[in-house]
Amino acid sequence: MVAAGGVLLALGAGAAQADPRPWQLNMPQGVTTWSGEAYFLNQVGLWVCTVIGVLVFGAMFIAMFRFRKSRGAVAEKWAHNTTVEVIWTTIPVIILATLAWMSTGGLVTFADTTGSQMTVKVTGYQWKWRYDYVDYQGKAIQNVGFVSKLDAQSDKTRQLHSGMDPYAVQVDGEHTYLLNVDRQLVLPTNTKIRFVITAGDVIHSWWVPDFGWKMDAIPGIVNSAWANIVKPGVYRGQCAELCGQDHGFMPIVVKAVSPAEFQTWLATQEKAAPATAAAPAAPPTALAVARQ
Ligand SMILES: [Cu+2]
Repeated sequence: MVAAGGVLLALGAGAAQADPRPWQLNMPQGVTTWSGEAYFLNQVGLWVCTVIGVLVFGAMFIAMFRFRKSRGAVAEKWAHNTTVEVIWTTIPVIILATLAWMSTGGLVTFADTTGSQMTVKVTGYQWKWRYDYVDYQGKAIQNVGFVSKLDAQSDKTRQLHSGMDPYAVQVDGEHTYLLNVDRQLVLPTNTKIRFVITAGDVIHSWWVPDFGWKMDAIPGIVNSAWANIVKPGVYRGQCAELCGQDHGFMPIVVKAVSPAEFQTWLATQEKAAPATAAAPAAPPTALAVARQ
């Protein structure tokens, strides 16, 4: 399954334009080693539904048009057929069991955070995200963490909604109206990254579609997920759990860079750590993260 998903992912990787594209109808194929799995499972489910839909509606329309009273059709009198009952019970059971078996396989690989090379703690607040770099390549990271919130320019556009053209807010030719943050979450590619996700006030949900998953951020509970990004780039997301007035204004921006570039970035951050540590720390409700 993973292999098949990987093939689909590889086929989609050649696309020149990033998701979402104009008139994109399907879900994104994503940029992580796992996201192809979610895409593949979705395709399987979609095609099973499509085939069943065509067969059922096809049979229904044939019955309605070919065997109508005005064409001389006479109703059969029988009311029960055990063979038919057995067939239309067995086939759906086989289909559902197969789908359940496949999606359980997908969930098992999704939940398996063992062997991760890095841990990032994500904390949701009304209405911003805090990122703490916990460890990298088996080494604990001290005091590298920051709050990431809606970029001032993006926010200004919202406040000046009367006059400003939202599409004028662009970075590298990309429309970033209400999608930019002041500090991006920098992550290395080709690294199994474990995310431990929680919240400091109400329930949020950390969602970057290109990763192929979203995870609830719940106060008092630490959820975990993982991603291994295969392609450098900027990936955008949103809070995906209605969390109050500014729920729609707490975007997520992930910048994936090569491991070498990440090392350099991390070293700079660690050097600046004392200043970071002096900044307002996470509220006392934030949980200490138990390292694996
Ligand atoms: Cu939220």
